[in-house]
This record gives sequence, structure tokens and C-alpha cells, in this order.
Amino acid sequence: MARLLYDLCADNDLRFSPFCWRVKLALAHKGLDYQTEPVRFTEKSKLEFSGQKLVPVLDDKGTIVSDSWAIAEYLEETYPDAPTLFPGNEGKHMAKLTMEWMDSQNRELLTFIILDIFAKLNAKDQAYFRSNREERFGKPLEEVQAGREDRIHEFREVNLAALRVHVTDRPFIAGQEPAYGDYAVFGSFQWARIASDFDLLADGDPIYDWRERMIARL
Ligand SMILES: N[C@@H](CCC(=O)N[C@@H](CS)C(=O)NCC(=O)O)C(=O)O
Repeated sequence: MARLLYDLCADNDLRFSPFCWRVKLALAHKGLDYQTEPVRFTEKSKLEFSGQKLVPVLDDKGTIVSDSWAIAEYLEETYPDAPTLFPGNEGKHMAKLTMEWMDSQNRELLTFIILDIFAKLNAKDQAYFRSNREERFGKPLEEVQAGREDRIHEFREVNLAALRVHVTDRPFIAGQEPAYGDYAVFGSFQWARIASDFDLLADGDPIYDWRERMIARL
């Protein structure tokens, strides 16, 4: 039985979900092979077996785990002899804090790319995405993304300031080598670069350089 990751999918087999990227990087870190099952926004019936409606879902040869953090914990507990996702005494706590920080930024990050995501969906998914996200933001997608060229400066300078200092002092968030904290953050930057041509990061930014180091490890 194959190890199967249920992975969000847009048109042209585009895989951009930040949470699914976290899991893909965690599986690679552990050296675990897997296949993916594409799930479109309007294909939630594919996830019924998991008892909830969101990806990622991992079917690890019959063990079903959903939620990217729960999957990371599961992989760490189930495959203790493979390289750890949470190096150091406080590694797991630090990775969780890093993930929680990234999650707290994801809503604003989405405002820079939301229309670009919409453009990459098929017509059925577009109708779902527009209605669901417009309800979430309380305004049309066009208004959510409006002014991004002006807004991006504050996002870079204020929201990403702590991350910038951190990756200026060390090559990876977890230290000399990447670990789950890096994957938690990189998932969101992958989300943006796969879904959109908009430059979330400026060339020369230490975070840009960290992202390049992460891309080189893919
Ligand atoms: N806390 C969850 C969040 C999962 C989540 O929000 N997944 C999104 C994909 S990025 C999803 O399935 N969205 C489906 C929808 O919006 O209908 C995790 O870390 O896995």
C-alpha cells in the first residue's frame, strides 16, 4: 500500500497549498516516499474518509492523519530513526511557535495573491473560492488585493522584520540545516511564488536569500 498525500490542486495540476508544502518537505526530510492525490476545492468528497474537509491529509499505509502540524508530530513519533524534524531540546516548541507565527501572517499574505490564485482555478473552483473567501474577508477579491504595490513595503518591513533578523544570523531558521520551522515558513512563500508572479520579497532581502537556499534543497 502506497503512502498517499491528499494535496490541493488548481488548474494544470498546480500544487500551491502552504500546508501541503509543509508536509511534502517534512516527508522529504524523513526520507519517506509518497504519492499525491490531487484534490480540487470542489472535490471535498475525496476527503470524507478523513472526517474533515481540509488538506493536507496523509494516508500512511492505512493510518489517516489530517492537519499539517499533526502530520509532522505523527511523522516524528512514527519514524524516530529518520532525521528529526525538531532538532534541539526545545526544537518542537520552537518549530510550533514558528508555525504559529507564519499562520498569523498568512491572512495578510493572501491579500497580495488572492486574485492570482483565483485566476489559476477552473470555473467551478473559482465560484467556490470567490464566495468562500469574499465571505471570509467581507469584500470582493478585487478589493482584498487592491493596492498591493503600495502595501507590500509595510508587509516586508514590519511583518517580516523578525524573520529577516533571524535568517541574517544563520542560514536556516532551525540553524545550520533546515528543519520543520523552515518548512512551516517556506510553505507560505511557496504558496505565493507558485500562485503568483507578484514579488513578495525584494531581491537582496536576507529572506529572499534564505528562500533561495530552501529552493536549492527541493
Ligand atoms: N491548520 C490546517 C489548515 C489546513 C487548510 O486550511 N487547508 C486548506 C488548503 S491551503 C484547505 O484545505 N482549504 C480548503 C478550502 O478552503 O475549502 C493545517 O495546518 O493543515
